Amino acid sequence: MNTLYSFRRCPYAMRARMALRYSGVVVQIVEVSLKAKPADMLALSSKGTVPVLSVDGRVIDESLDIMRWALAQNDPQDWLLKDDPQAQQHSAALIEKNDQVFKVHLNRYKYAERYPEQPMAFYRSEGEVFLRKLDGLLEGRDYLLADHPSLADVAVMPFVRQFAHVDREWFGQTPYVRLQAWLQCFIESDLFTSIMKK
Ligand SMILES: N[C@@H](CCC(=O)N[C@@H](CS)C(=O)NCC(=O)O)C(=O)O
Repeated sequence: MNTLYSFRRCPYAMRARMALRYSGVVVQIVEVSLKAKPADMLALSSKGTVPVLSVDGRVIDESLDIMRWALAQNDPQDWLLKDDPQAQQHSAALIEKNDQVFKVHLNRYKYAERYPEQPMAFYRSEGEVFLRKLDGLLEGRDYLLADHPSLADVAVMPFVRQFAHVDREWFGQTPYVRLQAWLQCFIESDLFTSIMKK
């Protein structure tokens, strides 16, 4: 049996669950307590982060690798943008920005009390640079890199959602109306609601 060790509210685990669900690969999902990680998960991957996928005798313990593995099995809507190398490069760069830069700003904004050097609004404005970039990409189309969802949309969406949810009122009054619609569409999608069921 293929097993995904997951944590419901973890954005990395969310993107892995979405890609697996979309690909139709059947996995048993084990909800992990981050405070008491199961020994069998740690035996597979000593890093101690979720998600971890154990599949066909292989262990994949990076969410993006899990997404890529799932899409290699089945990618009915071409999330990989396989005939567009330029878009693929753009996708990789966006995900890298999300994971290496935006995620840092998100953490500082969300947990501003732990970073008293600057006010919360400072960290928020740092994160806003990425929101503005995404909003710009949505000009004239519904998704970031194509007229259908791709790896980049799904990989960054859980992080944008967290950022938006820190202060929904603030997010709702920003000029990023295309990004607001994009996020809402994902949040209401069957794909997202199905991976968030308790
Ligand atoms: N680069 C990893 C990051 C995963 C990650 O940091 N997950 C967090 C939860 S959102 C975690 O497991 N942290 C370990 C802990 O809190 O003990 C990936 O993409 O899978």
